[in-house]
Amino acid sequence: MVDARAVLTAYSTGVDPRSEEGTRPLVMGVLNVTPDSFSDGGRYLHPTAAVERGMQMIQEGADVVDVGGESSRPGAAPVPEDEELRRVLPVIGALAPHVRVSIDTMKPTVALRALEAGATLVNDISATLWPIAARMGAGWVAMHMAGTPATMQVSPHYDDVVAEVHGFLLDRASVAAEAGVREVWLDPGIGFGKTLEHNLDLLAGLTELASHGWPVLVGTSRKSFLGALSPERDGSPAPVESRLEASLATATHAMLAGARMVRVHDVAPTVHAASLVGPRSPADYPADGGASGSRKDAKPVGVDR
Ligand code: HH2
Repeated sequence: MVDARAVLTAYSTGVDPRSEEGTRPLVMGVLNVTPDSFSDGGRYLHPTAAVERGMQMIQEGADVVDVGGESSRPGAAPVPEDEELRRVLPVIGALAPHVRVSIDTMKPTVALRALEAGATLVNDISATLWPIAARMGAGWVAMHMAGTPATMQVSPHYDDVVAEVHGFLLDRASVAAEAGVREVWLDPGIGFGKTLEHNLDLLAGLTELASHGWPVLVGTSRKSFLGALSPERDGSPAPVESRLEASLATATHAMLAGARMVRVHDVAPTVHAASLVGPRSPADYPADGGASGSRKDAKPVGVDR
């Protein structure tokens, strides 16, 4: 098997990621240094706990550790810049010598300072920070979000969610590449201003997104649409701690559909799944992107991340 880290090194030295193929899909481990993230909030707020968790994820095979200091769960309150910096910088400084680190932020100054502290990838849920990635020679993830975390789940509406999200991402990728960003990832933003049906349509459309040649990142891990998809015996949605199987199933679907990286809380089992998926490239899959799997007829069960 090709060493995934070698590919990442190639990325950060400027190799066009669109030409990359032949490794297992990459696994990005989620590390939220926050009191209020929807899944791991409060567990890694202390820098020592966060660094320990990061090192554990490295041992479990994470290719990237995604450090965030502000929750983006629906309705989350914004965090002041100095507080976000205080949370993430020591953790990034400690982990960056050992693994590729991404910074999950919407704030330009936080992105900049994180890159100076050793991060090499900006995980940008606002899809606006490409000028900083260009200036610093870093990679950039463009994620689609409808609105802001405060409002995004109020009443999301699209005429054609797949066309609109893909169109937005491809447009941003071109602008960023034009501005000099040499590593651009596209992420449909599962749960960010999307109903359950929107999320399923976007997952069904992943092969189409990957077919454009930009590497695709997908994050479904533990999100609440999975709770609705895998209800408890009494019909209530599975709680966050009971979403491992659905997280693995959707991550595996994403990898088989051509996603080159998945963003997850449960690193070890996802690395295992990625190894089973093995080397893939979007060219291995039919051009219709599994369109027959469209969920246009699916019954919406609520507005939810
Ligand atoms: N999802 C979350 C945060 N950042 N970044 C990308 N690129 N893609 C995602 O799907 C994504 C993301 C939300 O998950 P989490 O970080 O676990 O929760 P919270 O926002 O509550 O901190």
